[in-house]
Amino acid sequence: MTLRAGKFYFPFDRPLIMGIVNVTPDSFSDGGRFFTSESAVEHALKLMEEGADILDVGGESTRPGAEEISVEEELRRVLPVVEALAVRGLPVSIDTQKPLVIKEALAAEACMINDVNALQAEGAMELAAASEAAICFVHRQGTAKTMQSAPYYDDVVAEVKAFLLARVEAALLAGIDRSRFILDPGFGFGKTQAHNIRLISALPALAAMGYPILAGLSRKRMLGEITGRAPDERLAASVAAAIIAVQKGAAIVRVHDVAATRDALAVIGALKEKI
Ligand code: HH2
Repeated sequence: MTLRAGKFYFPFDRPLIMGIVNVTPDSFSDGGRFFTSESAVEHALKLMEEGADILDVGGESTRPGAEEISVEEELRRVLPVVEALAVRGLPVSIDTQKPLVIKEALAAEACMINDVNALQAEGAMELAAASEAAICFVHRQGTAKTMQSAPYYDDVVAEVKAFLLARVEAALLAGIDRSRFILDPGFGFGKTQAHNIRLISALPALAAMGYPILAGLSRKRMLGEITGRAPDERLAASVAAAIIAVQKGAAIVRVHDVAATRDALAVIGALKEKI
């Protein structure tokens, strides 16, 4: 399996690390730390040095209860960062739900669209189809404002799978090649602790759908519930979660702490055939 992402090809001979670049004042774990374009670019370059394969640039927090921002404000935050990184030839993913942000980021040579709304906004699928970017389809129940109020599923795994398959079908109908798809169960996006755990245990079944699976567990609340620690104290918990996700079949992990995750995955990669 090889992922096509614009001019980049990722063969999946090892798990990929997506480094998180939040150009936001209010992200749940690092809000405000990289809010200027300069600090965001500097942080992104550091993540590349630490071993990131893809840089995921986002300008709007998706944490439960977050306020939506205008498209102008989101563009003001992310576009200079996407431009500065892409011009250096780096693989940049745009983390957005807004078609206009997708459009401008693609024009600035972002090679991946990471959409927690799974290209359901009007015009989003067409924009993706007109590009060669990879697409990460994320499952979410509700919106950022409502999703954690009372998540409910009859069968969380079956419902997440059905949703992701429907998005794949829609993308295929739009003429997008399957080599550009990534699927993500959306940990914490309208899910209780039990739902998240159920989805981790179902990662092999999700991977069996035949597309690379992205797992975003880094510093998330479910790790806080287990460890009792604040978001910026969840490094060890996040590395443990990334390892479990990879061992269960995730092909990409989306993380804040690239260096530690890279080392942990390198040890697993070096030892797994030998022990
Ligand atoms: N999680 C977050 C944001 N984007 N994208 C994908 N594909 N999968 C995820 O699990 C995911 C995501 C939330 O994390 P973070 O960016 O750290 O926080 P915030 O949304 O508060 O900026």
